[in-house]
Amino acid sequence: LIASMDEVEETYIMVKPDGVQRGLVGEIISRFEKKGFKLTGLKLFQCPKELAEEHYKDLQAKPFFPKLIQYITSGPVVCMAWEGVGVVASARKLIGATNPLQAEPGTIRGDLAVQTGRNVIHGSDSPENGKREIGLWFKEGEVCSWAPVQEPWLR
Ligand code: FUP
Repeated sequence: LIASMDEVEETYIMVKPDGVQRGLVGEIISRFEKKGFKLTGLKLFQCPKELAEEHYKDLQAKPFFPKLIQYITSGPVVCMAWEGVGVVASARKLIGATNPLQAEPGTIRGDLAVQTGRNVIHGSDSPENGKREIGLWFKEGEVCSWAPVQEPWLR
């Protein structure tokens, strides 16, 4: 087994402005819940330009960078933190390839998107970036790890 297969990790997942405006937030959250991961942070947020630039700083030199920043800041995003065993790599599988036309059917991008520049969702690419991005997008106290309690919620 590789390390990520038995370690509890955290990842930063974000529904991008197109996903919010197309009404895909519930569908996307549902896929992560049904898979069995734990939601530990959630908010709707209008991202300032500086934060978008910091988040995507590794892509600063790319020709598409200005358009990417414009896209991410064009409307509110839904910021999420998810926790679970192997959640970083598994979330990337659930999300699918960067280019939605190359993303497999059954993945979020494969099922719900067409263009790379409008690919509805972001997911951290490593456990290190998961921590880094959760730290960037959430304030202290906005993320909470939790354990289920033995309560008869329904009866
Ligand atoms: P991903 O990890 O799948 O989100 O992909 P990258 O980190 O490589 O790219 C981040 C975002 O940049 C993509 F989601 C969309 C945008 N992008 C482009 O607009 N054009 C490209 O050629 C590559 C990425």
